[in-house]
Amino acid sequence: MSLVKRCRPHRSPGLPVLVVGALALAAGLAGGPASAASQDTLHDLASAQGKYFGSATDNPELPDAAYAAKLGSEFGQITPGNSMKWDTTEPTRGRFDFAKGDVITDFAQEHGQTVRGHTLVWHSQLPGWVGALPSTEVETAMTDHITAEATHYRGEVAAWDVVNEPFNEDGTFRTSPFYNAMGKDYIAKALRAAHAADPDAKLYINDYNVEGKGAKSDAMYNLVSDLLDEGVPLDGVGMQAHLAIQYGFPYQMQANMQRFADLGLDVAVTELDVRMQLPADAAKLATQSSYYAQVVDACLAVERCVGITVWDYTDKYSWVPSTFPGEGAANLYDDGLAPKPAYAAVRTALGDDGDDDGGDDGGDGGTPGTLKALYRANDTAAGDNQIKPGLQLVNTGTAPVSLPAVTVRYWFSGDNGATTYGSWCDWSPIGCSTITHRVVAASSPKSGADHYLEVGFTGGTLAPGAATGEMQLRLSKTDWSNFNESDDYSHGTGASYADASKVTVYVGGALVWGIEP
Ligand code: 9MR
Repeated sequence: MSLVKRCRPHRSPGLPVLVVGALALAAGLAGGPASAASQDTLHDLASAQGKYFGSATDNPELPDAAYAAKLGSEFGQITPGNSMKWDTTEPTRGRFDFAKGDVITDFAQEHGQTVRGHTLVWHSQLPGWVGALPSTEVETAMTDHITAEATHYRGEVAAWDVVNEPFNEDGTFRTSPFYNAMGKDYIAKALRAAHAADPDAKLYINDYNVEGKGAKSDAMYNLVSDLLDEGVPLDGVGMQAHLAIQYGFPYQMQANMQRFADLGLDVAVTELDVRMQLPADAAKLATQSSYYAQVVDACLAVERCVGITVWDYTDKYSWVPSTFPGEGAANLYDDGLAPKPAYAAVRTALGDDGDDDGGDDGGDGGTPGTLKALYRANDTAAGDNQIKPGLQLVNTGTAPVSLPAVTVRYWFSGDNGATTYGSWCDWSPIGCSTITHRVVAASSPKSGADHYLEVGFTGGTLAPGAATGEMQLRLSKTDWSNFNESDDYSHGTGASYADASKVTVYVGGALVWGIEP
């Protein structure tokens, strides 16, 4: 029904474009959040959007007081990295040891956190005695293990990764003592046993390389569809999301999540990290930031994506360097527990506005003198069905600014008609492919400003004194009904670029330019 009317981009060759070439780490951003004292935590920000934000942890890390303090304060959910696995909890048949897992559930209870139990049935970290069993005994051993562990943690674990990593990369079932003994039926049997032991826990199948569409996620989709058809107790799919910048971002992650959600399942990002080949540099960290932000964006866009867990929050305790020699720097915080650019990018993606109230409601002061916004109306028809802001950013500070940490808001009112929007970038000298844009409903709607067009960046650095050059942006309602732009907060009529105090700019979620409505 809606005809997408594309505007012809109009270039402005006379405008100075000093931009972006070499990427350099913006010193002021590597240190993370702009306001330290009482800012929202990642979990506060996620909670404001109906999600949790968690981290894996492991027992040997907890005596590190600085680490434990941040683990207990910044995250609302924790997953034991190792201490609920079979080799720890039942190293000898029938002799259970939940001491290490109990340390994790105690920590969570002391800090008001939920726990994802990880994991009941997995081919790895499996004690030797399981593999040595005659195949006729494997089912009983599996059921006994699940029953004992899920019963022990009943009421303390909100969700279980009941079955972990059942697939090969090509979508065939991975062989394991369980598959060898029972075929794929081991999965349904495991889920039924877990449900019997803890009927309130959410039960998941968890795997890696199922974040995007492909053979492996198709296999997962077919499996969970069949299980649901058979009435097997299954609540969700865990997407581990061990990403690597050298392999690209998962193909159609949001749509992939949505197809599982459309089956009536929850989706969780269970083990997120984004590794790179070492040494890290500013360009790689910027790409990493955009990967983290894209995962957050995908989860926020899918209602049944319940939350995100990072596979530990600091490079100090990452599993990556020992598994992938020469790779690392995969986490949100560095070895010294300082937040990296990805931390700011995640905050921004979660809707941080620098206030301490769980997200975006506008209203804080900001720090002038870092970036400024210029605006011109690329549109002389203030009553038609499209809004066409031309925007530019200029770095007015003395330090380079990492663009993935930056967002810009053009505030407008939707007027009557559809409440859903499309947005476009028609042209920019920095390339529309590096510019992200979406329309967001303001959480504190004001007259003339019940929505804003949010502009962000997937990469690049703005050197001191440099400008992005113009970004020709456009938005419309999905029903193509008309706007009355003349009362829009950010709207102006100037045909030349000029400083625009009613276009607001944020770095790491903190307001640095403009006045919010
Ligand atoms: O983080 C875990 C690491 O400490 C262990 O050495 C490793 C052994 O396999 O398991 C790591 O966690 C894995 C998780 O349980 C399942 N998905 C992949 C994770 C990283 O290997």
